[in-house]
Amino acid sequence: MTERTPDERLRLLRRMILIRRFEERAARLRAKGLIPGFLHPCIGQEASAVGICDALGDSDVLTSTHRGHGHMLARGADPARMYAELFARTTGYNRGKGGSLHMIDSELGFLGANGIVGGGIPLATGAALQLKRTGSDGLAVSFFGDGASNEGAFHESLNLAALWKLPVLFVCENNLYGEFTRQSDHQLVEHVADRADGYGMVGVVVDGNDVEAVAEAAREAADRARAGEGPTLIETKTYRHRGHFEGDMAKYRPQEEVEHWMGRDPIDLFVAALADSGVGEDRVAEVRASVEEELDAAAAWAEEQPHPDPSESTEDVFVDDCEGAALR
Ligand SMILES: Cc1ncc(C[n+]2csc(CCOP(=O)(O)OP(=O)(O)O)c2C)c(N)n1
Ligand SMILES: [Mg+2]
Repeated sequence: MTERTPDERLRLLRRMILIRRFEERAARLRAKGLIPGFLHPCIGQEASAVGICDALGDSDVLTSTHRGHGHMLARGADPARMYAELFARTTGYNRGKGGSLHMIDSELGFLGANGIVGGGIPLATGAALQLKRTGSDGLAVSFFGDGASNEGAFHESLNLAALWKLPVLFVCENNLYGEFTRQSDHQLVEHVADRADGYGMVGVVVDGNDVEAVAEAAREAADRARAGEGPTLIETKTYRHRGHFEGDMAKYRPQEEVEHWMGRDPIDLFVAALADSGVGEDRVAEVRASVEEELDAAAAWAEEQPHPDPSESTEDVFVDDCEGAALR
């Protein structure tokens, strides 16, 4: 296990709290009418995003999902520009025209959230092929869910990536549900990682609510990928605290199951682990306060940003020019 200093561990904690508080605030602001469109919070799944991204370097790239805020923040994106995008403002990551489902920061190698379930998996595989061909030491990460592991794109991508020994980490965040359908009702395997066997690659199951365990699994997989030993399928077992999207009351989940996972909150678990190793509550309180300060400033800045002018509505977006059909 990688030995981390207290400061390094507090940085991991800060990232998780940043994601949690960013999304709690976004949910409130959406309820107030500031955010148009869907919002799929990853609250409860923060350790998976932060643990995986901890193993990455500057030349690495990532693809994400419809539940992508955590991945993007874990990679180091600017929460102010993310809020601006959610509020549909010109200074947002996509000039206010993409919203939650299409946020992208190519400078960070963050190749985008994706509204198409499983859509990021072949994109990451292609990016890994490019990295390998150009002799880069970078690797590609694809985050996706248990539901996405039933898509054809998942199977085709894993097959090719294994065959060509591409530097990819396929990260399945198994939160036990695809939309409103339990995992046991959409696939017979309990562990998605078992599917790795069918493609001749390493499959790893990890406690997705233990940030340091995820980071360790990611580091081992990254080492293999950088050594030319090909891809790994990492399954992070986790749970979303809220509904599939904001507005879904998630009544389809058994109460005992919800309570079990609420008792395994990744942030609480890590705070307890820090306390056991002598990191005092005062340090954690400082982290919490600094996150609030950052998010206060981020949201206030974003609210003051302008909306795009209606005359620019067809700029920066894909427009099917077929006699203006897409515009009507
Ligand atoms: C190709 C495609 N099929 C269906 C949908 C509708 N849809 C959106 S999210 C989702 C569930 C995805 O489940 P999972 O991959 O487990 O991700 P999670 O939402 O649990 O993070 C579905 C079916 C879609 N967006 N794209
Ligand atoms: Mg799921």
